[in-house]
Amino acid sequence: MTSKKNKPQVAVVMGSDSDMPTMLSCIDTLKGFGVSLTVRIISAHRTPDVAADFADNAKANGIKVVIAAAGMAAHLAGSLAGRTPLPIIGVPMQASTGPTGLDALYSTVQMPPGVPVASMAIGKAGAKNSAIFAVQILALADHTLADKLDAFRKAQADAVIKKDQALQAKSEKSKA
Ligand code: RP5
Repeated sequence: MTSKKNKPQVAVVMGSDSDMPTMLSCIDTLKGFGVSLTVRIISAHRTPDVAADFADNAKANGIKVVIAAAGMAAHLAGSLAGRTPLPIIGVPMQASTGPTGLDALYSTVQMPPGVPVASMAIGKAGAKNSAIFAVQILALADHTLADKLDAFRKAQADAVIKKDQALQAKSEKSKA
């Protein structure tokens, strides 16, 4: 699946279609920033040749950042990182069985020195942050995206301030 007509800048790769519900927040966030993306289901274990081919050609295909989500013994991000110089953002998934995603977190984050993966948090928070982190990387060379990122962060801060103001007003009212 590829969005927009222009070449995808970000590849969102997940180990299974069972990861899709969690990764939708990543995909939606990237789309919200207007980032062109491609979404793939590729497994380091079940389709290792496809994974190798994807990694070997990602840079030549114009991809700038790869987001790799996987659960259980999550080797997808690491195996891609070993085959491409592109920055790889790993998202540990909580699989339907297993120890709450900690298995995937350790598999994703504990890379040997020399082959880094930028690991996010487990699950939905990590999925959303992976998109924002990808946008932060792209924004270094894209002023329009940098402006959108500033606006996003301001809106996020404003929303928290508004909630605090409402809370303070409520507690003032209960004192009166
Ligand atoms: C991983 O194994 C996938 O990323 C998924 O999180 C987990 C379970 O996969 P399925 O059995 O649901 O396909 O490779």
